[in-house]
Amino acid sequence: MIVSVIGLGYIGLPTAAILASKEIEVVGVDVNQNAVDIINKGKIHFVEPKLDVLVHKAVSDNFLKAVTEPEKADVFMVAVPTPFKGDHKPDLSYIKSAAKAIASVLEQGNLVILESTSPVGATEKMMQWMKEDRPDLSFPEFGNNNSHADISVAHCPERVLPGHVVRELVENDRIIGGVTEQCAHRARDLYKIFVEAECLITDCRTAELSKLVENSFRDVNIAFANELSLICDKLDINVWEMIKLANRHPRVNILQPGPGVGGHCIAVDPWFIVDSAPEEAKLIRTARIVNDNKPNFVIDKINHVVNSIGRQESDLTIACLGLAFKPDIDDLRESPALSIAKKIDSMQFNKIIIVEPNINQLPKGFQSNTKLKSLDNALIVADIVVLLVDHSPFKTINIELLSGKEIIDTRGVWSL
Ligand code: SAJ
Repeated sequence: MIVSVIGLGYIGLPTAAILASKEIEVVGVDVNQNAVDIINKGKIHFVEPKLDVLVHKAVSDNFLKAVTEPEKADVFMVAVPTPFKGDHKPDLSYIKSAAKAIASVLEQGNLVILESTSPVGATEKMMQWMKEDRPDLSFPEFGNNNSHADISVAHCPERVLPGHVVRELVENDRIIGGVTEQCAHRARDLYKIFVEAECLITDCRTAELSKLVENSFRDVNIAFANELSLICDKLDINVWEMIKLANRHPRVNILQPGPGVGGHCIAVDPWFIVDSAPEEAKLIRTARIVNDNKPNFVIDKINHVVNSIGRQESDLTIACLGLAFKPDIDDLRESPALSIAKKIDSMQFNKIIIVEPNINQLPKGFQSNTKLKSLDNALIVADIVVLLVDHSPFKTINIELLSGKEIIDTRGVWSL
């Protein structure tokens, strides 16, 4: 059996490598030539613990290779981005390109699985795009379990946590949503090769919504914590202490407030539900708005601190600790820390120091007086320190190094 994984990013590459570790022949496909070259050298192009070892072994054992154009295979797994457009409407263009590319090499008996988190109906759209290009092949019909088609199609949403992908790929239960039951069973047989947990069968629409709901559940709960942080700020109460105490109730489990919600999943997926049911998804939409407003609150705090010390911005050096969307990764997508740093960049500070231990250079768009520096340097020269990401090295600093500085700790790690 040959499995082709389309999209060798945060989900596709670990999935390809784990299948290859089970001695399945895997061909990874990515339009990014640079990523393909790096993978073929047995290396990885982003930070994810334990993935480098897995990819290195898979490539050296000849079970994994990367290419830029799809080749014939038995199974195609699509793990491409599903961002939203400016109006929060889902952008399925990457799925469409993948479907068209697969269609050109599709053969009778193939199984096509959509792993990308997608709005309800996307799996059937992907199938439609393949169907348009391949009228010679028959495709399944949603819910018609008696039909026998040349191609099987399913949606098996990824649900692994960045930073723990290698373990969670194996240990998390999987939802397997078929266009028909037969499609779901075929997909389950594939996942059973590497998933040690349960593979739960349903239809593709239910699988699509359940994935969106998982991330919306988390978004709504983080919004609750973020709203509490605004309330506590107004009432001059330490929100982290208050949450710790409230969580001692046996049925209360409040999440942690922060500078906002980032990443390509939780900050995006709830909008797909809002787009499908705008009148009904009131709470889900409000949670998005609450979380998206948190960076503005942090900027207000910075302005307040500047005013309270009675000095001009142009006389001050400010340090931003962290740019990633969460701790100990290099992923800056939809990062609230990045958006706050960009806002600070447009203010009039004398110097702006960014500390992000997981990247080697600043992303584009920063001005020349904004520099990427070490933590040690930042702690020596900064007048104001804004902690934006709870990266491990920030948690263990000697608190005395912060004395005499203005501190804005958006993650509550220093318990000041
Ligand atoms: N965050 C908080 N407070 C918290 C928890 C998280 O502010 O208490 C913030 C983080 O700092 C980050 C954002 O939320 O900015 C999202 O981080 P996360 O760790 O909650 O989740 P992701 O985006 O890394 O991964 C999520 C996971 N979904 C759920 O936990 C329901 C993961 O299992 C999914 O596979 C992933 O989305 C995805 O790819 O959809």
